[in-house]
Amino acid sequence: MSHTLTILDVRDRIHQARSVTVLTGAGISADSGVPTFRGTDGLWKNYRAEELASPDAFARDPKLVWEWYNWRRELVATKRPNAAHEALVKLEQRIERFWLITQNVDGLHPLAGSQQLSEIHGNIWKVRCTQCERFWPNRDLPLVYPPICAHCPGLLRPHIVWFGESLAPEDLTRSYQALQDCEILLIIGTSGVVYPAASFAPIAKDGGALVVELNLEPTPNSPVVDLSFHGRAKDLVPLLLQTV
Ligand code: BV8
Ligand code: ZN
Repeated sequence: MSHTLTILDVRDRIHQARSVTVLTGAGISADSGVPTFRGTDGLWKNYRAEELASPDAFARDPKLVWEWYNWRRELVATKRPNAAHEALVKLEQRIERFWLITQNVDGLHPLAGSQQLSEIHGNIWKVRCTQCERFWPNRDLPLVYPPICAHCPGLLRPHIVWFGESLAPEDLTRSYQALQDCEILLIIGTSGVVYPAASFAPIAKDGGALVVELNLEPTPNSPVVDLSFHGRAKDLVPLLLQTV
């Protein structure tokens, strides 16, 4: 008889843990009104993002790619962090070694106050020069095209990791460290199809962590994790992290 832990058992385990790592995806922002990528409200369905979120698309038609990002910036600008984002900020403050790895580019985790954080796919509120590589925050709505660098004649691009582009080495290093060090890995609101984040569950599991998935539905991570709880992040995350 396998003794499956209840969500309250996991809550207690988190209470006693000294090292917790969290991986989030678009599902945690869905309850803030930010469309996910692959759900029925699929952000990409309307814009076929695999054709737009790539260096080739930007080289071919930078104006179109900036139109897509301006549309998303306008949309995200009106959204606020939800109870799940806020619960993670509180968790960060009470766990000795805590790290949050997010695939989200919407900036809602830093806006909620998360600090021990890697935004491994970048941030929609940052721009980067295609020539001198400098990057900085930019919240222009819209960002007027063509956006030119303040330091050189280079064209600016979103400071976001596109398909076919490597993640920042320091983000990968910090993520692998957090995955190998943690006693518990929580995976919240990701479909588990995009690499390298899709390989994070087995890495933590090999490191001996208890791996727990919180998602609306099963994902390719589900067979790998120890426990899956199905529901909305805004309901499950505060329940899991509530201090008794
Ligand atoms: C890399 C930026 C090395 C864009 C993103 C073949 C050819 C070329 C490459 C590859 C290939 N095969 C594999 C690869 C690698 C590729 C990849 O993984 N492709 C996949 C699609 C097969 N990865 C890369 O290219 C990465 N780089 O590997 O470098 C390299 C170098 C050169 C060549 C090859 C490899 C770069 C990946 C980063 C791509 N950029 N975003 C932008 O956003 O503008 S990825 C994009 O998907 C978003 O960032 C998003 O974060 C990410 C993952 O999506 P999710 O967050 O999981 O969102 P999704 O909608 O999918 O799922 C939401 C989930 O939440 C669902 O399960 C749903 O049920 C649940 N949910 C919904 N509502 C709720 C909820 N859960 C709880 N509560 C709710 N309310
Ligand atoms: Zn420049």
